[in-house]
Amino acid sequence: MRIGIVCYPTVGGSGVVATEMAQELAQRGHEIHLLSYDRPGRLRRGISGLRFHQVQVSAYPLFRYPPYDLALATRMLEVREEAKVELFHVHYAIPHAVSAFLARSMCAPEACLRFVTTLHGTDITVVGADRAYMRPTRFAIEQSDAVTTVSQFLADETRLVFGVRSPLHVIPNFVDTERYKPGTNGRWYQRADEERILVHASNFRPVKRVADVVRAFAAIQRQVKARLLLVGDGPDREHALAVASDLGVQHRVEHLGVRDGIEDVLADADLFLSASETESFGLSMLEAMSCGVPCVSTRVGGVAEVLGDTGMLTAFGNPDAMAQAALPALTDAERHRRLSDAARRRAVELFGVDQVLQTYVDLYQQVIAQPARPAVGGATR
Ligand code: GMT
Repeated sequence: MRIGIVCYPTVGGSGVVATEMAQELAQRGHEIHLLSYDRPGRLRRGISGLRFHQVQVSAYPLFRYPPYDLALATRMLEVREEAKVELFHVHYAIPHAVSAFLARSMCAPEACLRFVTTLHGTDITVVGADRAYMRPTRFAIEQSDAVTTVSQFLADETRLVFGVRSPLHVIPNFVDTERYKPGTNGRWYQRADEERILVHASNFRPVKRVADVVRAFAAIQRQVKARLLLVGDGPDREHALAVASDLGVQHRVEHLGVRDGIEDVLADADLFLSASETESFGLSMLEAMSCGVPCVSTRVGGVAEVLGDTGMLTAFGNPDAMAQAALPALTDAERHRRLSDAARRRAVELFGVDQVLQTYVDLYQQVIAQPARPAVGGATR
């Protein structure tokens, strides 16, 4: 198949999922065209069958907000015409689904443009519920040829918040279980004797509550000698590090910044901590599970669908409860081994890349086979 994939290039989970999907599909013989305003961080070079198309946005002095959605719609039309793309898969509804709808509306009536929209989370739970974005987003979701959500929680939320009535396919995120696999401790990080390594990875946005991760860690650190590795970056980094100083654990907290992949860090970790206020899926927790790292997370969104009974869930906004949930797994080796094995097994059995990608490919085939929705125009050039 010839598929166009649209995503954000930043460290957020939707961009990671879309980029990994583009690479995996290309490696399976599909022709993939990846569109974004920048080269995504996870995009490797030299994958045959995969082309990156940068969307250029002109910044005229008149524009306080350059209209990216228009530039993207135009680029989608161009790529469709040049490469005979059969279907676009847009990740994150805002504004990608709206641009896809616009591109389809500009097509000549006989040159239909089909698109699948994948909802990832904040496009529905946070940003989408904003009045300014709600109506066009709902409209574009309903105009999509198929819509997927990364968890049942997000499908329910999409119906609740947006009142969407069209079918929603729940297709979970995936992990490369060969790349993210249990490693030998000490390959990447030389830990001190008896030290436990805890990891948190995210885009450090307010919704991630990184300061609560630090608070939970400080409580753990009072009982067990431990170190916290913070991977990623974003607006709450300074606040989280300031909380570490206030609690006197700054020398035990290391900020590693943004990395291409975190398999090496995870392979050395004992536990993953997440304190998010909402999390439709929790991709970095799946990556941790695949490395055999048990997770302690707030009981929010779709996290329970990912972790099953392989991790510990606690109430949101209660770092002490997170610490209490974490301590048994850090102090009882047998318990840790059981959780670690269960986490790895669950990642392999439910979220392996082959299995999840096949579900997407089946959906693409279904969409291509169904009658096209009409274009409006004919004004393609
Ligand atoms: O807000 C973010 O965390 C970024 C966002 C994104 O779309 O880039 O992440 C969402 O999509 C990820 C991939 O599907 C999910 O793993 C995250 O749970 C989800 N984030 C939230 O729901 C907060």
